[in-house]
Amino acid sequence: MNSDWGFWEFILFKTQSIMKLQKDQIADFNKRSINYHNDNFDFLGNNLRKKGYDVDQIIAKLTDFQVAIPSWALGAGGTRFGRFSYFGEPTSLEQKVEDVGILHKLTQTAGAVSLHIPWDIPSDYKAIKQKAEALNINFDSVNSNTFQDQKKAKESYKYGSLSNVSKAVREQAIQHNIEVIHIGEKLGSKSLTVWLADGSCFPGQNNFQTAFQNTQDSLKDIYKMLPNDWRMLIEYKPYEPHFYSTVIQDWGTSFMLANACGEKAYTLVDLGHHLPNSNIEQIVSILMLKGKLGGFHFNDSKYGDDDLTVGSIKPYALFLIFNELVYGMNNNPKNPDLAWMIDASHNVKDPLEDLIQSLEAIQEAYAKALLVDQEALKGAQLENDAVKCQEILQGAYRTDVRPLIERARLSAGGALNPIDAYRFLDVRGNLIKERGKHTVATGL
Ligand code: PSV
Ligand code: MN
Repeated sequence: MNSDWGFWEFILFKTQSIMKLQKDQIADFNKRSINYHNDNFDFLGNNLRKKGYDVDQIIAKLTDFQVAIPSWALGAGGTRFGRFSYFGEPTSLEQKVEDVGILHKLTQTAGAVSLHIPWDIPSDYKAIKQKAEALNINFDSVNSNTFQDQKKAKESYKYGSLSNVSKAVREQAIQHNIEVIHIGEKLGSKSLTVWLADGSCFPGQNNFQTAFQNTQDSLKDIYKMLPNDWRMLIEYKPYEPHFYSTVIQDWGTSFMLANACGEKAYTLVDLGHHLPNSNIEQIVSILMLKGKLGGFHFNDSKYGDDDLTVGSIKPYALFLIFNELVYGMNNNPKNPDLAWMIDASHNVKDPLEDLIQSLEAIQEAYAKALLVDQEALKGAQLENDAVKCQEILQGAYRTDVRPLIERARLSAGGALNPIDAYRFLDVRGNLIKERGKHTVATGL
């Protein structure tokens, strides 16, 4: 307990309703560690300024950087074997938006939600928009789902959707994507994300060329219905759920399809959708050079998984990716602003705590990438000085940038330490009280 607080103040503070998590509750909690933060920030800020960095500009960039939360990551998930509820999970779209609101209040970096249709079809558009607006949450990219059969659907996606050999199945999947666009339009979304599970489990099962051609034709049909100010984001994945071939298996395939559709279609990179040891930073870099990187899904993985907390396994790789993203944002004006999203959810952690950790890791990698001296790096590259290049990159990587992130959050009204605040305010306990224990959210 904060030693400056009286006992009754402390009790009153703890028992205020968490759903109405107020700015002043967070501000009061911040008082506990503000002196510690100020000391650390002053030390780092002064050092950086001496080296010529514009600290205020870095903080402004961190404050602006917003990452969408996928509606399906708010419950425990991430495995096809069994799901163990974390209790108090959101069971409606309203509750999912409320959870994102909690994340945003604490971190000030989660200002958007990404919906998955049909899991998240609003029953009352006006009401959900009002709720989101009150919580400062935007509706990010809408995701279609043609990897599961829907209730009362005429056709089955067992053997694929947009690539299926049956025209009737392809047509149903196309119509679904168009319906998702219409739903997104009503919410103010500006992009459609297409991830296909289509593929084959056995050699010879599919004709690769037919599957690709069908997919391309189907995507073009969807693209025709895309509003002018929208984008279509095409995701790739090398395997799973199919284990022999995936129709959109890699960035090259996605890039070809995006080019075939037109200028509003882009490739989406999901960090976990690469074979082990792929050089993701190089993929990101070249896609930005070509102006075709449209979206980004953050997660981490050790083997072939795609659901672990961002930065929990390979934080240096994440930093190198951000280094290319920052370079691209500065040097490739043809590439549009990216749709950033976390795409991870697992069984072991409280999903909201997991997302807070992911948001922190993203901010950390971004802040470190902002410290890379691009001019000096260019000079060292021109001199083929590999040692100097490494010193520059690792010098930035080794800087403890947490005081900068804290300052960015603090100036936006967030928590200095969101995990501590979340636990201190007993957010999960209050959600369980409100929603009950045995609730299960839709998700993967
Ligand atoms: C499946 O791998 C996946 O995680 C993709 O990354 C999609 O973005 C997500 O599901 C939602 O469909
Ligand atoms: Mn994804």
